[in-house]
Amino acid sequence: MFEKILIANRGEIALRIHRACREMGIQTVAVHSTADADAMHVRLADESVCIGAPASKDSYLNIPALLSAATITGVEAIHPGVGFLSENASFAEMVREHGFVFIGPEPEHMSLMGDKVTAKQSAKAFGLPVVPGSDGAIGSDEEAIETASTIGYPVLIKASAGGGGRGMKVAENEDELLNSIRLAKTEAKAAFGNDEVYMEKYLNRPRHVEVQLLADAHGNVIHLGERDCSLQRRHQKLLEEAPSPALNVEERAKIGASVTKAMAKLGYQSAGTIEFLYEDGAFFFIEMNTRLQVEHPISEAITGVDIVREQIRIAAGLPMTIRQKDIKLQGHAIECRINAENPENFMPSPGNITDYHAPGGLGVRVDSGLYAGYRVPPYYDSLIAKLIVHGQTRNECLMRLRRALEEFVIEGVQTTIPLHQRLIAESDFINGDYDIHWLERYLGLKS
Ligand code: MV4
Repeated sequence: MFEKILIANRGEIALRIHRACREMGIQTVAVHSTADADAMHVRLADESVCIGAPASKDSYLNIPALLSAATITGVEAIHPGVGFLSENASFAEMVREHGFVFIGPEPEHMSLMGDKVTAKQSAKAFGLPVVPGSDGAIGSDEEAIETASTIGYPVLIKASAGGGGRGMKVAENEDELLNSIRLAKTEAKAAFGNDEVYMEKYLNRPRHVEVQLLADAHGNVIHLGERDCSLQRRHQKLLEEAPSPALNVEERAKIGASVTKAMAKLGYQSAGTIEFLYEDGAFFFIEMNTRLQVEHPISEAITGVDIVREQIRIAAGLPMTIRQKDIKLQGHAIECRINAENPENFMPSPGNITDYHAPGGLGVRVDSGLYAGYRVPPYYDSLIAKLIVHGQTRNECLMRLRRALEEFVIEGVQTTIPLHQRLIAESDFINGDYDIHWLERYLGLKS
């Protein structure tokens, strides 16, 4: 096992990784920008290195500074966390070339899944259900018209280099099609420097259901069930739950088995997530995330598996500590993402935390680097805490969540806590009756 790991991230996820390392007897090196010198992950780490100015490009995305920090502290491995460089295949390659282990999958698998066209082709080749659409990138106008009329309108044009919802265009009919393609190509070129686009049947009211998986170098591939991440606004998730209220036991077992089979064929290693759209009882692969995810704790809550520990073991070449037969889904878990934002208009609300008290008790977990006196910097993502609640049933989970949100005190900045309180009192949410557009409809938004 590694003796020392560098955590190339900040905030609650850096803390989460530090905690896994500490429990495994691994020393940690924190890196931080000049704006994060007082952050909790820096305080708790065994060593810390300042890697640059506040702007992410000068610090958390500064590859030479990160590799220098790894070299001078003598770590064996680098954990990229989530966001930042976590899905950057060339960073993973450079980490390797410098003699460190990248705690994540093979760079080749990161590249394969980073391109949404090759990701979809692989998913299909390995037996996962995909959305009907173009076979690869859109070619000529004639081909596009032909494909659209075969799959039927509305269709969705997506950027191969996209993901996370950027650069998508709906075409309702043939009159709109070629213009939608041109618009999507222009946007994709501007945003990603790559104008390749592909076409899919547009699903009207799907849910976003994603399967968590772990795969080691010894041929063990397991899944930890699914998470329902449909409650989102502008592609920012607000609240996630596991299991999905929409699936039954048979559907869960079937999609889980498809995922593990596909990943075994691919030879994937590390933690990963397969994202599906789910509509009218059918799953459709959309993307794969080749990293740890923000919402991983709800899968941990219902399985008892420490995903970060397993991910580190896998990177060290060790077998996972569990097999699929050991995984018994237990109860229900919900994560509320608490952001330093105005809960009405979602404007960032950085500033001084004047008072802080986290909820506790049975079934309550808080992942956060906050403390009274901490200053939330204005330069980064506004996620400041994750409240993860577990109960024996969904109803118990909801009652406990209501109680925990009431207990949570964060003063000095505005937070999304009041929005969560409103949301979990809505009958559609209580009934588990929502899709990917529900939250935006509820908030009265158009986009
Ligand atoms: C779709 C779709 C409807 N039909 N694909 C958005 C992000 C990217 N991961 C895929 N996305 C979508 N793909 C087809 N064929 C609707 C979305 C979508 C969405 C998906 C998941 C979570 C939130 C979403 C919000 C808007 C649109």
